[in-house]
Amino acid sequence: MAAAPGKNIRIDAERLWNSLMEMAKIGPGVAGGNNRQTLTDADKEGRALFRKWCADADLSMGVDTMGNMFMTREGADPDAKPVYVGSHLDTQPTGGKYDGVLGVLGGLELVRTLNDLGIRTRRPIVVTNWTNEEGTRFAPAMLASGVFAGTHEEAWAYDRKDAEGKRFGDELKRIGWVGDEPVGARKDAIHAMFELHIEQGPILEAEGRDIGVVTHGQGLWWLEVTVTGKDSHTGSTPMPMRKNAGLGMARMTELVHEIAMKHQPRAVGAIGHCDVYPNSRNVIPGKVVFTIDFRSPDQATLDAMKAEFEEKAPKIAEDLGLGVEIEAVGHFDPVTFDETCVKAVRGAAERLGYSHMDIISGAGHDACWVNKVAPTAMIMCPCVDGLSHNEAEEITRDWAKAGADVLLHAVLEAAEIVE
Ligand code: HGY
Ligand code: MN
Ligand code: MN
Repeated sequence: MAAAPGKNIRIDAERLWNSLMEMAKIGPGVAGGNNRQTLTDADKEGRALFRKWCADADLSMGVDTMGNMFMTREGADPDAKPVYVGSHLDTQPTGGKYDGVLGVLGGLELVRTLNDLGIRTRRPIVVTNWTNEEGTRFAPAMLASGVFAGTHEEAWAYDRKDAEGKRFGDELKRIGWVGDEPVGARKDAIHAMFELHIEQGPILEAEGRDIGVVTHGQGLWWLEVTVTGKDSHTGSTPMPMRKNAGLGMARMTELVHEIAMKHQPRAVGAIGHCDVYPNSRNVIPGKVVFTIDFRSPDQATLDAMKAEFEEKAPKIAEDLGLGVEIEAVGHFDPVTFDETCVKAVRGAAERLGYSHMDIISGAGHDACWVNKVAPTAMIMCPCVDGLSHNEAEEITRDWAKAGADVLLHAVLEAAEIVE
């Protein structure tokens, strides 16, 4: 029986690792990770390096009006819908070297390997860098892939502001990455998309598996809460007279935790962002703005958590003489990935002899939005102690290799080798 075409090819693990380490030099953090936030000069530098590497690999570049980068390797059949791979190069302010980057550079390594071996595929292959996946500088997360998939309007995205009041659209223009392609113009011409990503959780490492076959993704609500009280002196204002927005936030933080704990084991809730005004040691906060991050793989649970907070938070505020406003600034429903693509991932892991297990993604990814417009699946590799969104994020070379090998073979199945 003829071996499956390309059965024995593998990526060049050393080259992939060196590329990861090279990219990690751009926008370094202070503790070994990265701070390459979207639309900063560091992001601009990272994009330029990725563009150079893609030019060296004979890929042609397309950029859309959200700055999404599409790097194409021609196929034997130029009219065939391409197979997309990729992820994001932007990082958290205290991010790791692999979150997103492994998916982009794993896609580039796939192309480099096919170039080395002179392998042609019937379908073109497109390696993508999605703008602002993290949503940390400009909320929400997966902003540009969300506009691409038709979830968000571009004008709304352009008006998103960072903590200094800078607009997304102005910053994209400032770094020179407003492309000429209308965003979303490609969305009806995608045969399949595969995103390689680190798990960002502890399951694969704990189970001793090299590969996560991602069947589903958690849904998410980001609720931005503004609690208003009255600035006053921390020393001379009697306790009964205080309108302490900070106390309101503290009680609402406890409520978020209680709500998530009520829906275990498949729900999470936390507050990762908070701004205290005037943020002075001897002033009772007159205003606090914070963002709640609720997630669950189950739609009813996700919506119940949001509803319970919206019902109980006003009572907390009222008891303390405070005002409260709640605005949803980020949302996507739980995701079920495409069965054929998931099968291609599982089959590739099996053929290659990598241990694997089905898994639900705890984190959100660009693939969650692309899944709305094209058959999509994800491949995950473990990360050490399940740690991510932390500069100490770490993976092994073997995990990076396994993930990129499975990406290569899943994509070859979809893109079809031309003998
Ligand atoms: O928030 C997320 O899940 C992703 O890491 N941006
Ligand atoms: Mn990511
Ligand atoms: Mn991330």
